[in-house]
Formats: sequence, structure tokens, C-alpha cells
Amino acid sequence: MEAENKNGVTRRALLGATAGGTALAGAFAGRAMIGPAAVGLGAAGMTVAGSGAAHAAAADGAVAPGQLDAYYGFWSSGQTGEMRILGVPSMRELMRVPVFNRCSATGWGQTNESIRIHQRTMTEKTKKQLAANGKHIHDNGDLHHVHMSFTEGKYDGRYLFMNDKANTRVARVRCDVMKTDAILEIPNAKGIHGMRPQKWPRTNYVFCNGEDEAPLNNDGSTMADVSTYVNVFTAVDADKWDVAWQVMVSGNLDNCDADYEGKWAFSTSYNSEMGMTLEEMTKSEMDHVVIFNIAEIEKAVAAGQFEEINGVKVLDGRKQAKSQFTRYVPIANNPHGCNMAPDKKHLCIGGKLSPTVTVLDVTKFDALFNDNAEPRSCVVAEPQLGLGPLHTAFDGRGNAYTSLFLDSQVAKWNIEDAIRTYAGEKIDPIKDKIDVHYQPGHLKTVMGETLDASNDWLVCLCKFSKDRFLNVGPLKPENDQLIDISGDKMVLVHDGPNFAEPHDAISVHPSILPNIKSVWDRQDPMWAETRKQAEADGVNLDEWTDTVVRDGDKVRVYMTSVAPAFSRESFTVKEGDEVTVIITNLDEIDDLTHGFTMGNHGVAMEISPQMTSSVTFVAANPGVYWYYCQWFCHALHMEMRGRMFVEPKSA
Ligand code: CUK
Ligand code: CUA
Ligand code: CA
Repeated sequence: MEAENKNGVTRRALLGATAGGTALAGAFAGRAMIGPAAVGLGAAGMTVAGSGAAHAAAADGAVAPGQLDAYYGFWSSGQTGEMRILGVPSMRELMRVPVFNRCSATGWGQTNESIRIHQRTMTEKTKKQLAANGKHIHDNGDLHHVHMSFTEGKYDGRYLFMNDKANTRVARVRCDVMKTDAILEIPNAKGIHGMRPQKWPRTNYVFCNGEDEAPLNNDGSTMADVSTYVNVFTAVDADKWDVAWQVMVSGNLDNCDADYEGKWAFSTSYNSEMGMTLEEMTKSEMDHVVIFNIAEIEKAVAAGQFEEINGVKVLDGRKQAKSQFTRYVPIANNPHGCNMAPDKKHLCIGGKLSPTVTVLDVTKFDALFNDNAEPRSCVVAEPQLGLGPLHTAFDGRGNAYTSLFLDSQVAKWNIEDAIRTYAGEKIDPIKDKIDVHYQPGHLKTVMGETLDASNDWLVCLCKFSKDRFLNVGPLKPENDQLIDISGDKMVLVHDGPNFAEPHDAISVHPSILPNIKSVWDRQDPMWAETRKQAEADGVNLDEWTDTVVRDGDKVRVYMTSVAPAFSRESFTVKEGDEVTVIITNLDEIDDLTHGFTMGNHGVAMEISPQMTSSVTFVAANPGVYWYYCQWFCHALHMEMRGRMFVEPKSA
């Protein structure tokens, strides 16, 4: 589980812990009760089968001190704008990965390396908006959905992708270091909400829903004319990290997903009415799901049949365009969740205002495009589950689990039974219901959006916690509940308070992520540009450095760190200088992170083992300022500090 350092010694081993182990088998020895270990988990081609009795021993979800969790959980954080890593089933928070938010601890959103990632794809409009407000970047986000990259329907451990509804962006996190490596601002669309990676043959595209309607040419000339408003579906090239193409649609877009053949993407729309008020948005009996025909779209893009708008290839898939790009399947009343089952066949749409989940058979979509079959001919089931069905999760036994927001319940139902019921048989597709606390949104089984869907745990992300925890004031935590789904009956085993506001989460087996580093590669692309500047300044970042370079009123201070010292105990600049501090942490023991905080300057950054970080600020006031390491790194950590002398301008 841990990368070894040069000496072949991990910090965990140094500390005398026994649970670490070098192989997965070792890591799971202490959790033999957790499913996959009991079913013979291979490093490759794993199948997470039913866990049965082996799992029952862990029915409380407890993971003892020093023991590792069975799964990684990757959590969204909504309006906090970060991604969180939790352990499942312990629900312990393991890490926060800043993405769209500004992070006080790591300096994300302030270091030059993170600002470059933020700015790389920024539109001119955003630059203008920021400049007018004296800012460099948007430092908030609304991160609803986290999904991993796929290869042939299974997680492949390369990247995690996530959306920002607040500022119309998507981001990519590198799984080897768990850091954001790319952010993309999407032109033309407004408010990226639903977002899913392509599942087959691999994640070539990340599909992104624009939720908010606006004039395509949003220059203020047609604001009052709602007929000029559109919504845009975007396919992001997951490797190049730019927009591959966009499709204009009728109605708005809420959640989306993709199939297991690489043929389709689909999105729910709650505002087929194109209403601007609540009353207008809920007026129709039926809204719709949009089905996107990837091959037809790619064909048209290749043939040049697009309009280029703000540098993006845009196709018209609206109803009136009668294109082969889209089909619209009517679905009752403001649908929400859009979840493809791992049986490769069934797409489940949460009814929200309708008490139903509508099941679409994706193998019937070809007929919608080729023969113009009646759009609802692909509907094969529509079980009535309860009030406020939002999202659906799946296990590996053909069961689905739907969150019922208004009922505060999870309904477990069988997809095949629902199809037989729809065909007229008298059976009850609902197998079980459980109370959750309270008002659940997303829910997710382990690996449940992949062909490796598991049967052990269901995480249910509840929007309200009300009385479940000690009162902490008017703002209450969310409640992420853990449910044991190994048996016929669902069993609630854990309440997990969480800060605003996880929408979606995935759980991933550690065998998918064998290459997570504990020590950075010195040549990491994250700071390639910083290295270039160092080279130009004649500084070798791989060696002990304490060079200060003056370049007009710009000063670059190069330092290295080895616990418990920076290579410089002081440096001198002039009042009004623009100071860039560039530090490489030469320590190579895992978990030996340093930091750099400049007192009274609002400046702080992380410098993990072998990492280079840099930060730029203006020294506006003459005087003595202490900088220090803010990560407790050594018995003499307090002494890991130094002085910046800012000479008065006249001096
Ligand atoms: S949405 Cu939040 S509960 Cu953004 Cu996936 Cu349904
Ligand atoms: Cu270095 Cu604390
Ligand atoms: Ca509607």
C-alpha cells in the first residue's frame, strides 16, 4: 500500500505499525471479514462477488486503530469545492483534496503551480470579471460529482473527474498523487451540473451537462427573449483536456451518464418547458431524457457540420433541428437521477416529483434513431417506489437502490422483477425499504457504477441530519450513512457527519490504485514551469540551494528544506518588491511534509517530500517578518523558521 523510499523503509514500518504490509493481502489480513478479501481478490481482473457470511462479522463497519479500510471513498463536497477521500467502511476522513476552493493549509489557489492550473483555460470574460474584482482565480466551487476514469467498464485508477456548477468548470485529479492537475472552464454552457466519464472502450470523453439556460451569444442583446436561450451538452476530451464538441439541446440538463458500449450518453431534463420560474418549470406533466448518439455526433464533427462558437465545435441537437444527434424520451415530471445499471442494459431515471423510477433499455435506442420508433418504446419498467425518488445505485445481483428524498427512505428493488411487473405480472419488485436520516440525495454501492459492482456496502448521503448529532448551531452537518446490503434486509450501521455538502461519492477497491505515491517525483510536471524559471536563473532545484535572484523589482528566493531547517535563515528584499519564494523539500522519507508560511502576509503552502512549491506576494511594509514551517515535521519543528527583512524604499 505504501511506496517505499530510497532505503526501502516506509514511515509506517519505522513507526512500528504492523498492519501496513507490502501486498494487498497483507493490508486486508486484519479485515478478513470484508468481502473481497474473502473471495480471492486478484490484482488484475478482479471480480467483487457476494461477500456473504464473511462480511457479516463486520456488520458494524468498525475498523480498528491501525487497520486499513477495505475501500477508498471519493466524496464530493458541494459548495466547499474540494474532493474528500474517506475510508469505507469506517467512514473516516482520510484526506481533503482542494480543487475549486482556496485551501489555507496547502496554499491551493495561491501557489504559482495551482494558479497556473486554474488559469490555463480561463475565458476572456472570466479574466475580465476577476480583474474587475482584484482577483486571479475563482476560489469557490460547487463540486457535486466525482467519478473515476474507466477502461472497458471498470475503474482504471488514472484520474478522478469532477464538476463545478458554480463557475461552469470541470477538473481532473491525478490518482498517483491525489492532486488536481487540470481545470477546464467550459465556454457556451452555463452551470456544469451532471458529469460522467465515458465507460467504453475507455474514458475518451467526460460528458458535462449545462444546467442553466442563457443566450448562446450572451452579450446582453437578447436577454429578455427567452426563445434565444439554449442549453449545451459538452464532451470534454479527457486526455487533451479541452472541449471536443458541444450539442445544443431543447430544455435544460440535470444529471447524466453513459452506457457500457460507448454508443450513448444520456441526460435528464427537469425544465423541458424552458420556464424561468418555479411555476413554469413544473408546469408540464412530462419532461424528458435526452439521448446523445456519439457516433452520429462524431461523424458530423468530422464532416465539418458544426458551427464554431467561442472556439468550440457546436452542433444543433434541439428538437426542431430534427437531427440524428439526439432523441427525447418523455419522462414524468422533473426527473433527476440518471444511473446506468452495471447489467449494461438498463438506465434508471429518478422521477423526483413522480413516485417512479423509469427504466430504459439502452439496446432499444438504435430503433429510436433508425426507425424513429415511438420514443417511449425503450421504457421497460416504471416501478412505483415512494415519494421523491432521486438517485439509484446498483449491486452485483441485479438489485437497485433508490433514494426517496421525501420519504427519507432507501428502496431496494429488483430490476428484472420491475420489468416483469411492467409487462403485467403480479409481483412486487420492492424487496426492502429502510429509513435514513434524513432526505437522502445520492447513494452509492461499492464499485456500483462499474462492471465490478459489489454487494457489501451502500453509502447514502443524507441532506439533513437534524437530531442525529449534538447540536452545533443553526448550520447542521450532512449525514453520510453506511448501510450493510450483504443480506436480504438492509442494515444501517453508521452515521457519518460531514461538512457542506457531499452530493455524490464513489467507493473504489485499493487494488485499482496500486501506484499512489508517498514521495513526489522530483521531475513532476506540476512544477515544470517553476523548474524552467530556476534553470533560467542558474539554479539547480535538485540540490541544496539558497540563491536569491533580483530581476528589477522582482525577487526570487530559492530555498530547500531538510528537517528541521530551511536552507536560508533569512533573506532581504525592498519595500514594494514582488517576492517569489520557491522551495524544494529534499526530504525523501514518506509523510515528512514541510510548509512555508510568511507571517502577516496571508501566505502559506505545502511542501511534501521531494515537492517544489512556489508562491508570489508583494512585500508592502518594511520590517522584520518571520517565516516558518507550518507542518509539524521534527522535534525542532518550532525552530524551523527564518526572517524576511523588508528594507524601507529609501534605504
Ligand atoms: S445532484 Cu445533488 S443530490 Cu448535483 Cu447529483 Cu442529486
Ligand atoms: Cu518542517 Cu515543520
Ligand atoms: Ca418540468
